[in-house]
Amino acid sequence: MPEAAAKSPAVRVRELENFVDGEFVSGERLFDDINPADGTLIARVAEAGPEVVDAAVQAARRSLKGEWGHWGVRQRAAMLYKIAEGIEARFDEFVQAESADTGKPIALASRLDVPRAAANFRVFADLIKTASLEAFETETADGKQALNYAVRKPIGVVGIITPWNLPLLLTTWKVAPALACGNAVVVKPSEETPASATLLAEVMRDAGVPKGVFNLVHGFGEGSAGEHLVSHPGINAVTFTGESRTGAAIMKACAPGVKPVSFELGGKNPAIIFADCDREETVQQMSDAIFLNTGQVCLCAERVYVERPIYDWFVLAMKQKAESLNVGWPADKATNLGPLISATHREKVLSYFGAARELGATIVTGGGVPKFGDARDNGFYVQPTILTGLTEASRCVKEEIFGPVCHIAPFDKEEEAVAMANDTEYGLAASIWTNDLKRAHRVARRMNVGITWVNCWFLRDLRAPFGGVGLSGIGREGGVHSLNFYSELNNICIRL
Ligand code: NAD
Ligand code: 6OH
Repeated sequence: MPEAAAKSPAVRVRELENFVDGEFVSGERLFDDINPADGTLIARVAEAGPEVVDAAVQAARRSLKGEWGHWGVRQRAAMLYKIAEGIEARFDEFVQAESADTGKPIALASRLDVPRAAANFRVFADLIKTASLEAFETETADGKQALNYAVRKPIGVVGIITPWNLPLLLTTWKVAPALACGNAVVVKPSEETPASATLLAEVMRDAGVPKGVFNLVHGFGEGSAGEHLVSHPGINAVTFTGESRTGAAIMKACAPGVKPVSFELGGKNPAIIFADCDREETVQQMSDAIFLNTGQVCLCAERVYVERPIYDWFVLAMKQKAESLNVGWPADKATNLGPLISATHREKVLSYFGAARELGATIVTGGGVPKFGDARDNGFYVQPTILTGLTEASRCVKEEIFGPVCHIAPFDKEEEAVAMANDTEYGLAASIWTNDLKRAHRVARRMNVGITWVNCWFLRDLRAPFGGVGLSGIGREGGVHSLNFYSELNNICIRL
């Protein structure tokens, strides 16, 4: 990444540029990339205007007709392995970039985000090499035979729009299968977290990915690079992870061209905890399910339903657990929770704490902003928070908050827990905590979601279907589901 002079010649900050047709290029204007731990400036980012986005899409289109379009599966898979190695070779830079942009603990970025990015490339390299195709022997009316078989072709240029919570993990989750299937991509990372995608562009260049196959455009959504990209007639499909409302806007932009979309959207995920669960283990894992990444994971449990005999015990245990978490500097190895992503997002989260108070909730713990007495007071921290006593209809129980907070409510009957868990317009992930295998299976099947975890949370197998129902998404990614979205099947019928 080139160095560029900022406003004052005495202070130099990095400039993060767009990556188009194998070259880093500047943009229309610069915007600030802020470190949420202390509000300091990390870099200035070149916003891609319509011309840069158009150049990226055109470069991607050309690449499909060039060398890349002739690469076979083995060659593409080998390149994906090389990209994974390129990420690992710069592991610490990726960790630093991701932590500075998001405020997430270095320990978390090292254990989750960066290893998953490399894994995404390896898994889809392996999958594309071993993917099978459908074939049918068909009897014809005159007693002869025909053979039907489907072949996979790239869908073309894929627009990839990603959010700020797991920036590299979620971007590579889409780039890897798109490239495995032979497409070219134009990536628009979140304006809040542009750094790791810029490093990824360097890895692509250095690995020898042909020019134009991977393009990166920086900027915002509406009226900026995001909207320019999804409304560009030269893209063939859009894959998006982010808020449900943004998904609706993107769908609208894709409608005139009838472009396929794959959406991984928001959640208001339930956890159902039965009295027969492994109690200590459940508290331990629920702490991650509620607070990991400062609660900014789409899969986080914001609604926790606990069987009445252990309700009081559980609330107290979760309170003690929440109060034992270290909220601190991301670089400190002992830190469990960093800040929220931005001042704006903190306002939103705090507004839900305020609403909970007004509605008469009990704030079991947290509910405010920690005071540090140092530069972190300029950052966007909130306390890990547990609420009880709200009705199921209240805003805090219905709307996605996306912070380190949950509401805990008791239940008496399995039926009641299932009904409360499913009473939402979202449907991403549920978790069930019990040692009764039959009940686990019975309840899991009744969850109106795309992903149900039993006695675990965010345990991933990248071959498994991943996505949500209702406001939580359209389609599934993961394994063959990703291959199916990022390719077109051409069914060939031969009369024998
Ligand atoms: P967001 O929807 O605000 O932004 C996501 C991306 O969309 C950003 O890159 C943004 O610039 C872009 N964008 C915004 N408006 C656009 C438009 N009109 N056209 C094109 N692009 C546009 O989401 P966020 O705040 O970055 O992320 C948090 C949300 O993401 C939460 O709702 C969370 O649940 C969800 N999420 C879901 C999953 C999942 O797998 N289901 C994963 C991570 C995050
Ligand atoms: C949402 O914040 C987390 C999404 C996770 C994935 O998409 C994944 O593949 O693990």
